[in-house]
Formats: sequence, structure tokens, C-alpha cells
Amino acid sequence: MNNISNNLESIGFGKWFQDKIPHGVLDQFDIARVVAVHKDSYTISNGEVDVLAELIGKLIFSASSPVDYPAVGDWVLANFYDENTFAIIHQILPRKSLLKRKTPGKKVDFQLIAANIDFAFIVQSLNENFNLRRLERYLVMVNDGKIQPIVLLSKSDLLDHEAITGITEEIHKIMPDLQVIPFSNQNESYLDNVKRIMQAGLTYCLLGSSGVGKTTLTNNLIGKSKYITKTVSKKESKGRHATTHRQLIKLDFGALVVDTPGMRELGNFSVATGLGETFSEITEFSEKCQFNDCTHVNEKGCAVLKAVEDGQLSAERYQNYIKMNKESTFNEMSYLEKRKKDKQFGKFIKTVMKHKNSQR
Ligand SMILES: Nc1nc2c(ncn2[C@@H]2O[C@H](COP(=O)(O)OP(=O)(O)OP(=O)(O)O)[C@@H](O)[C@H]2O)c(=O)[nH]1
Ligand SMILES: [Mg+2]
Ligand SMILES: [Zn+2]
Repeated sequence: MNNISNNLESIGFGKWFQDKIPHGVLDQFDIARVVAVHKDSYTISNGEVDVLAELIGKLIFSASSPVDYPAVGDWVLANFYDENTFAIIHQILPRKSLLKRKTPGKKVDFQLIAANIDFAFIVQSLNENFNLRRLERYLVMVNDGKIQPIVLLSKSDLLDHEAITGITEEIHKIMPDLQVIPFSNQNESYLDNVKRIMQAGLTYCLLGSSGVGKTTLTNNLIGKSKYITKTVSKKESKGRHATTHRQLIKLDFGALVVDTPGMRELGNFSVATGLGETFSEITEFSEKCQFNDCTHVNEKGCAVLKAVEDGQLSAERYQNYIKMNKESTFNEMSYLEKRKKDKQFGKFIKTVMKHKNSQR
């Protein structure tokens, strides 16, 4: 393997992606990683230089959904021009993992958050942001994206040891296998708890509400304050988000990090896998339901409802599951409907154009 590969390896490239590259294309293209997404352009890196890039027209015209566009963390095939000051992206390589969520508001569409993430840090602050139901929401998104979740409980400096242990136990009571790490941005030894689990060449993504300390953590990991954080006072804690864009950053010790803006509204999109994995005990109970297609809402012989009745399953957890399941089904149905309409509209335009042309 040549020099370029070493550079690529340093930004997370590996055998999994290498094996997905079509035969012969490397004579024509270079491999690069998307490190930032702008309005109509991208910043890509080959491990040596960061270059502004645009998509080739063919890619734009053939795109039929948001997943057809590059996201932060994507590996792409590109051509570099003008002494590596500009590039054109020709193709997105297959993704190992993909984080996406429903577009905020009523729109039935989804947005990509990041691609090819190995571990997602779900950050909640111990003092006021901690919430099991919100945690489950993030877990569904992360599990559905085929990403390993790790929970970071921030601002541990604000609570005593006992309170912190209490919260950790609360999580482990319902999700015993979940890795949970309390930390503080104001305490070196606690910070090391986070650094210790990060590995060179792997990509991490920071997720969580606004103000929980994601950017402060990123800055601490970088070692110099390069990204803007925000001062929150109680009064303005519902104020503006400090982080407005996503960017992939390489740390001194070789790990890669994507900081994301806090999400006020976390809607998920058709997440059968994520739900099943996050609520694995519900999946287990459901195997004993009388009907195969049981929705666990009002059916006779439902083992899930029985588990709630017997106290084997917490009512809050069950309700959160049902709520997310409904949302996900609704989003998927509405999205399919929207796609159908878009297609019909596309056909209509084509017919009109044909008709117009034939009249000339
Ligand atoms: N006490 C305490 N405060 C912290 C800690 N980490 C961050 N903060 C403060 O919390 C506020 C918000 O931190 P940010 O890092 O900007 O939060 P963020 O998660 O990046 O927020 P968004 O970018 O809006 O999503 C700042 O005032 C930080 O100084 C911590 O460990 N302990
Ligand atoms: Mg931030
Ligand atoms: Zn059932």
C-alpha cells in the first residue's frame, strides 16, 4: 500500500471501505472523506489537505432522496484540481453506518446527521438534562444507524458522588449492557474517562440536547478552543444553539470526532431495527404474544401488556416504545405517500413538456 493509504488510514479509512471500491476506478479517482457539509458544497480531505468540493451534475440529477447526498463522514471518489485547491465528487462509497433523523416540524422528510460513525456519544447533563425517555429516543436513532452507543453524563462537577451513582444505576436497571460514563469538562481526571475509551482511527459522534457540553468536550479533546461554545444562564437556557454546523475533527491522538448542534426535536424515521434493539426486552416478551402481528396495544393474549401489568416492564418505558413505534410508522407512511406524489408530479411535468415541444 502506498503513501496515500497511510494518510487515509489516519482519517479512518480501512479494509471495510477498501473492499467496497469498484475495480479499476482508482485509476480515475482519488478517495477522500467528507469533513464538512455546506449549503451547496463540501469540504473533503485526503488525510493531507482539506479541499472545497462540489458534486458532479450526474450525482445531483440521479439523487432521489437525502440519502443520495454526501454526509459528514462519508467516503467519496473524487478528482482534485488546481494543485489540490478544488475537487469534484463523483461517487459516495457504501456506508458502514448512517445517522439520520426526521426533519424538524411537520415536513415528512429526513436529514442525514453523519455517516460511517463507529461510536455515538449520547450526552446528557447530570444536573438538569438527564431523562430516560429522551435517552431511549437517542438510542433508537443510534441503534437504527448500526452504531454502538455510549452514554456520557456531563457536568458531574455539579453533583455529589452518590447522586451520580444513583443516576447510573437508574439507567442500568433497564439497560444493563449500556456503557455509561459520568464526566466533567472542569475536571481533568474525569475527562480522562472519556479519552481512555477513544481509539485512533475510529470515528465518534457527539449527540445530545443544546447546552449539555458537547462542544466544550470537543474543545477539551482538541486541547485548544477552536470551536465556539455558549454561555448558558438559567434564564436563557432555552436560547440559541451555539453549534450550527457539523464538522469532522481529527484529534492529536488519532481519534476522529463529529460535534453536532443540539436537537430540540428528535423525531425518528421508520426505525424497526432501532426500536427492536433499544427495547430488546419488549421484543422478547412479544415472542409470547398470541398473535404474530400483535401491536401490543389492545390485543388479547398480548405478552407485552401482561408484562406491564405484572410489573416486569415499566409503564413509562412501554409507553415510550408505543409512541415511537406509532411515529415511525406514521413517518414512513407519509413519506411513501409524498414520494408517490412527487413521482406523479414528475410524470405530469414530463407530459406537459412533451406536449409543449410537439406543438412547436
Ligand atoms: N458545570 C459545568 N458546566 C459545563 C460543563 N461542560 C460544559 N459546561 C457549560 O455548559 C454550557 C454549554 O456548553 P456547550 O459545550 O456549548 O454545549 P453544547 O452541547 O455544545 O450546546 P449546542 O452547541 O447548543 O448543542 C457552557 O456554558 C459550558 O461552559 C461541565 O462539565 N460542567
Ligand atoms: Mg455545541
Ligand atoms: Zn403483544
